[in-house]
Amino acid sequence: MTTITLVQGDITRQSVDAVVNAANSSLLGGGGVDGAIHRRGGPAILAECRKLRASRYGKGLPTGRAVATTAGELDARWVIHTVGPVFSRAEDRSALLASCYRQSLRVAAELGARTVAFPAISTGIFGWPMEDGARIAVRTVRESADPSVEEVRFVLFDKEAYNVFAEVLEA
Ligand code: AR6
Repeated sequence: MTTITLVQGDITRQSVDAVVNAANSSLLGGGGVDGAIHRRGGPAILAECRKLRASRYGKGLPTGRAVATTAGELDARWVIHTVGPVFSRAEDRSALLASCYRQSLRVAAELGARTVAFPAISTGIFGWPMEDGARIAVRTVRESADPSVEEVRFVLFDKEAYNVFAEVLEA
């Protein structure tokens, strides 16, 4: 059984088996969650990302996919990097956002992670409306989490995002 929990705070401060990173295809860092994870996790994470770029993901990690590295100095065993879609009003990219959660959970289960922290993927720099992002996140985790994953923790940066997730979770 997977329990979904909500926390308001900084995802880099969580003690969990796996922390999910809202990365970009380059896997070489950026702002938001990605910047925070690399800053606090230290250079070991970027070193593994560079190796992935030199091997399996020469062209970068495709949108909707997920791959794990060490968590460096974070209080976690792994960082699972996933690439959310950039929000578009012209095109429905919801399936790609759902895929981020599904694929990250698949990687987590393969690794044996029992606790997984997610940010609200794509809802920052990539512009996805929070309420829709929250609905997709909660629905996909409910549908696809392997029972070996005991806790999926959504870590929301501010009170507003926390409240949106809380409403979606109760609905
Ligand atoms: N802990 C938890 N949540 C956070 C944190 C944090 N430390 N920092 C930001 N958020 P974003 P995206 C929230 O922009 O939209 C990067 O440059 C934030 O308020 O991190 O998927 C990557 O390299 C928002 O609700 O990710 C990509 O280029 C949510 O986390 C691009 O940004 C996601 O915001 C990815 O954009």
